[in-house]
Amino acid sequence: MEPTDIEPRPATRRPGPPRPGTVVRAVAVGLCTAAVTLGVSHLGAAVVDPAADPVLAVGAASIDLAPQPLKAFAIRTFGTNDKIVLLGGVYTVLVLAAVALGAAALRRRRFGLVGLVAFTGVGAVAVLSRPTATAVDVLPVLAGAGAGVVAMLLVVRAARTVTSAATGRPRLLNRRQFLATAGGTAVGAAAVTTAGQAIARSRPVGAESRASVSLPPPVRPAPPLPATVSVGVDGMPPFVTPNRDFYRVDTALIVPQVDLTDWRLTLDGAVDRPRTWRYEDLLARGLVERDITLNCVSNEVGGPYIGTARWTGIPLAPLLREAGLRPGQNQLVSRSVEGMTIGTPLEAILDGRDALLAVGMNGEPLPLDHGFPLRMLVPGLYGYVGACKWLTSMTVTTFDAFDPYWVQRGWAPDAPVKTASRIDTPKPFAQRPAGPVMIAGVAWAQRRGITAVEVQVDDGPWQQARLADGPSPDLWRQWTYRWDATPGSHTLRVRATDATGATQTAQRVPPFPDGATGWHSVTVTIT
Ligand SMILES: Nc1nc2c(c(=O)[nH]1)N[C@H]1C(S)=C(S)[C@@H](COP(=O)(O)O)O[C@H]1N2
Ligand SMILES: [Mo]
Repeated sequence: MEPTDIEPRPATRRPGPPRPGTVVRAVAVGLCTAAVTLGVSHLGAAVVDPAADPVLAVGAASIDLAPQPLKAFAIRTFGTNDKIVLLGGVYTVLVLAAVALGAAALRRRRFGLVGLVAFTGVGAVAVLSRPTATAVDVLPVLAGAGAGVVAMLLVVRAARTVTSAATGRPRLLNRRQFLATAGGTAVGAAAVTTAGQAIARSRPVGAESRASVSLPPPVRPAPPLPATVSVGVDGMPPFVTPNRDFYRVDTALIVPQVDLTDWRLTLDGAVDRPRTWRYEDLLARGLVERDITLNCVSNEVGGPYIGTARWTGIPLAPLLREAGLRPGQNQLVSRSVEGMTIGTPLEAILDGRDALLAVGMNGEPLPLDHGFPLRMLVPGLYGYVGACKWLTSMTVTTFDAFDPYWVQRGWAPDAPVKTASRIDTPKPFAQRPAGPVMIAGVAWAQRRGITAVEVQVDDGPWQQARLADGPSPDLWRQWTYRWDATPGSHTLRVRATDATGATQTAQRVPPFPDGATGWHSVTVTIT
């Protein structure tokens, strides 16, 4: 007798030509459908409104809906690349959903149609959930859905199978037709996507508008910064941060593109005389120039989200006073062109500090990333309560009447900058030879100013650092401490004291909800 359990029968070996894998067909149907749907949506959005792109809208909606710990994690882990990582995640989910859609469509066309409605429905809801969305913004997704149906039906039809007489297994009815249809659909999707990108790129409205601007010289220039603001130690950031190195933190997946010819700034709410300005009207009021350090509430102890620039702008307090502020108001709500809302305590704007509507940054019109054509800047407040970019309207109201974007997500309504300090050099885990080592860094307490910085090595006494010049309390201050380093592993700590006499607390708290506290420390190895 033949040992059948050793030599399997031919029928169980599945011989013959390779199977027209169900997975391959599902991938082809799904990806072709999704690519056509998204390509056409993208092209439509390029024509109608870049914010109507469903992929970007889903990304933007995820940012708005993301729970605070996840957002904090993303900013901490990916920093300025957080948006790229987010879009990568959106695309990954998209591909998986598309393959599931393909599998459903192969089973029954009807299932595929239902899947496609769900797929584009998510996009449509996301598009309409954008704060600046209008009804026409849904048209690109609808056009995409229509094109997607056609693509899906074509590829499903081309993927028909028959049962092979030779093997008894299904095989493609027409392999060539399948490849041609799937390939053709993919090429079509690529073509519309490219066309959309070309249209978007041929309309650099923001960049063109910005290039057309020439800012008048400030009527009240800032005095030049003395060289003595810098400690001149290797590894220190420049005192004034170049625009290209200035940190960027915002929720905008695409940088808002403002065409100056239709941009307006309005002031309304509880004022006697609401007003609307064009860009030229504002410039005509005369620009002042101020050196101001701006930082983000999301900055961790020792983190990078801080920078200093020489800003030019229009003083904000007189504009509000001229409009006739009604009594009992305490909040100014800024709105940006892409729908961000930022609430600033009126008191902070009116108390005499240099609250600005900034149009210039380090001698240039405001870069697109930093809010072209105009942003608010309120020294002493974290950016999320005082520095609305791409500003287009300001409303005088109360804190009771309106919760702006970040406050809706649990951040503090008022957020004065906390006194803080950072060791910039040596870097963590640096190795240095024994002998003198220059420890240096920055400290900041905008509005109050820094009066002392101390450094501690391991558990030794706190030692006074040398402060570089600090021409304004609204600026960060550089410091150095010359350390006679001995071999071994050492932990360096820094703490600052502000002009109220308050010294930074050792207590470590995370940025949420009103800014991190704690001492920055760096561990180094001396050889
Ligand atoms: N329109 C808009 N303005 C915004 C934000 C935003 O997300 N959208 N983020 C704010 C935050 S949290 C900070 S810290 C500053 C950062 O300004 P920068 O990107 O120019 O450094 O902008 C503020 N203004
Ligand atoms: Mo921020």
